Amino acid sequence: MSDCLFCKLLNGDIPSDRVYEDEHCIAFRDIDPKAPTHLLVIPRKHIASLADVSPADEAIMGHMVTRIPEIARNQGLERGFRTVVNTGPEGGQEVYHIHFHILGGRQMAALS
Ligand code: DGP
Repeated sequence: MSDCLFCKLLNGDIPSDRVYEDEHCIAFRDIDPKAPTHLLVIPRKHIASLADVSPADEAIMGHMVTRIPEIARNQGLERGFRTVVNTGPEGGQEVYHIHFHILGGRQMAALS
């Protein structure tokens, strides 16, 4: 998608601090971190949001989820981390290329 920020980041038009990449996904540091470690994991395939995931995306979604523990461990988050997927306007989603937030390095508050 030519007008998608994260597609531009994937193809190098926008710089990013990548901490992980493979054939299906990349992980990079969030530009506006909400925790000492704040990463985003995105698929190379453009999927707008979790609400747009289809059965055809099962392998990609499973792949990303199973990479998250390794990505977190490599960033020193052995004591735990929070994973967030904001979906749609009321979900607080700002960038419409699906992404997992990984937040860690401080104690997270319980969800209220
Ligand atoms: P969300 O609200 O869930 O759509 O989160 C979007 C996140 O993307 C937000 O935490 C800030 C981050 N972000 C926005 N633009 C850029 C960028 O150009 N580079 C990086 N690294 N992160 C970005």
